[in-house]
Amino acid sequence: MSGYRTLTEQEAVEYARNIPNLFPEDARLVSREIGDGNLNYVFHIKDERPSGKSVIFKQALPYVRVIGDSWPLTLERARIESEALILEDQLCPSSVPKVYHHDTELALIVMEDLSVYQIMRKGLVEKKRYPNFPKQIGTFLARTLFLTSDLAMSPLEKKQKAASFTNPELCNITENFVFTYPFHDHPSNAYNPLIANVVQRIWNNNELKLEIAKLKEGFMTRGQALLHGDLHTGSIMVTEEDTKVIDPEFAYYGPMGFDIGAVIANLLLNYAAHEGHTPDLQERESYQTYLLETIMEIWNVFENEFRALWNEKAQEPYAKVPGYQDSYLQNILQDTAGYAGCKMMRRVIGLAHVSDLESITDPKLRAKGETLALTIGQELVLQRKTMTSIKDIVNVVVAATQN
Ligand code: SR1
Ligand code: MG
Repeated sequence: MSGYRTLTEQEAVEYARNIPNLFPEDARLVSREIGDGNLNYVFHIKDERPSGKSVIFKQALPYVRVIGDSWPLTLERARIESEALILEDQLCPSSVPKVYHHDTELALIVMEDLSVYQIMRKGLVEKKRYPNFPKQIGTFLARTLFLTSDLAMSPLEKKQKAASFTNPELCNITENFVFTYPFHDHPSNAYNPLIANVVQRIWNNNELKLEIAKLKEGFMTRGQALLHGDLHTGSIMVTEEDTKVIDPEFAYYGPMGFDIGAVIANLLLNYAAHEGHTPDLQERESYQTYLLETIMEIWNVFENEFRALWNEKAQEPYAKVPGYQDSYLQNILQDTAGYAGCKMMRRVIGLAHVSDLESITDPKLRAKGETLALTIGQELVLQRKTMTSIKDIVNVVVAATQN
């Protein structure tokens, strides 16, 4: 990391001018730091002339941005993110921003500007609907997960891929902040005091903690496929027609259900948040129904695409053994439910919350949404092993809402 330095807005402009063919020589470049995530700097660099183009610079800092330099964090994550974006674009074309340039020394990725897209989480709080999203994200999940797994790759090639995506420091964040700290009385937790009794019951629930321990073990030991690793609705950008997946810096080889569970968890956190955001019952139920239908469609697209890829491309000698495909998909479904449950609970109890719930200003109303999220989360974890279809996940949500 000898040549590493954090860029200023002006230095980012100068750097952009020196990337061959990125901007015309007479471009009038302006730069603005727009990062609002937990970890990195993000610069928007634009040629101010009419019809001038724009790009995004994402620079990893050698520490966690929201905490400061007391928490160092590897710059290697920029290499992982850049390589994951390039690979995802090959496996599922146009599903991610194009990478124009990567500088290992500066931990910098220069990529397509998606300013016409909106962060999906914001759109969901505004009760927007995205009719193409299930098809697009279900396809992304099926293609990236199947095509990087042992089902599709030779064992040697897959293990080389897994080695190049070894991402211990970012995995450690997930192990701590998703699976461990929220389920213990840890100083990093930050929850609404009005739900203290619900949180205490979770900490005292050994049956639940046993299941979370098993899910954490799966996250740490089961390298099924290359995951995005942090696929919440803040890592998804949307227009009414299109979907792009961003920010795969947590990419590593792990259990497929972790990525699918992340998408479902975040749709369900939004579902729970509308208990506070949308007082009109009919309007609330209509949007919540839309979210549940979206979840079912995502799974159905994922399953159909995954089965089609399996039937067409599987290299694994056991792929045609009767029952193997069904059993593989049932395991993914059960993992999906379990990981979704963990991810819902960590966003209510742990350090990193979601704006879906945080933007409910009345703490009592927020507590209603948070309690529903915690109830759904617990039931998904506890009931996952009996689940055989996506309808079972939806039934858990409906039952929790009615209670
Ligand atoms: C301390 S970082 C907390 C969270 O931010 C990222 O988006 C990941 O979800 C991580 O767990
Ligand atoms: Mg991120």
